[in-house]
Amino acid sequence: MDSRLVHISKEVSYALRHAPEEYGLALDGEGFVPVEALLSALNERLSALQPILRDDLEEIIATSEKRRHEIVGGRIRALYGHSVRKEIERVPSIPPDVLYHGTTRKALGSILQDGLLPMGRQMVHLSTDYETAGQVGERRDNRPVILQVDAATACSEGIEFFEGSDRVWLAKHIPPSCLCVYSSV
Ligand code: HQG
Repeated sequence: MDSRLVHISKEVSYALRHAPEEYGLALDGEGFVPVEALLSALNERLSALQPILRDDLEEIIATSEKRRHEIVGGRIRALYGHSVRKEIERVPSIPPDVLYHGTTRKALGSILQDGLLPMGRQMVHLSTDYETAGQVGERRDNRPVILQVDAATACSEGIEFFEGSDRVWLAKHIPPSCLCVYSSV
């Protein structure tokens, strides 16, 4: 994906996850906004770039290494990552038995004590595979810690899980009893 599309993708994530009001947008219950409204807001804000079209958004979704956004009919939303105050409506579903979470060496102590908490976002973000969790952790620590999450047990204890994307699952909290260190350097 070229640098123009990477830039647009980051702006779309920021608008739809964190600050729709800065763009004059309001998320509906499931986090959608009209594609046309997003395009107008982006084009107003990023006027230095060539006009952003629906085709650009579709290309970002089709070619990103992670599925971050989706377009359904005339609406677009971020699939995960939200920090907006209003909780995105989601339907719980059964996760894979095992999930992973990449984090920093610094956070490990409090995570093993309090469990995984959403911190600045609405949900804790979990990865379906070890490699993805490693990439998530590497955003903040060049030698990240990978936790294995016993999602089957968490689920049986009543914790709800939500499918974010093909590689991301979400939950409100993962207790320490369902976590173990899978690898750390
Ligand atoms: C940590 C990106 C102390 C947690 C990524 C993480 C992901 C605790 C940080 C998605 C804690 C929160 C989300 C506790 C959790 N004590 N620290 N009890 N519980 N933490 O960014 O999972 O590329 O909100 O380990 O790839 O890093 O933008 O979450 O280090 O999929 O699409 O608190 O965002 O996606 O950080 O990342 P974040 P995350 P995109």
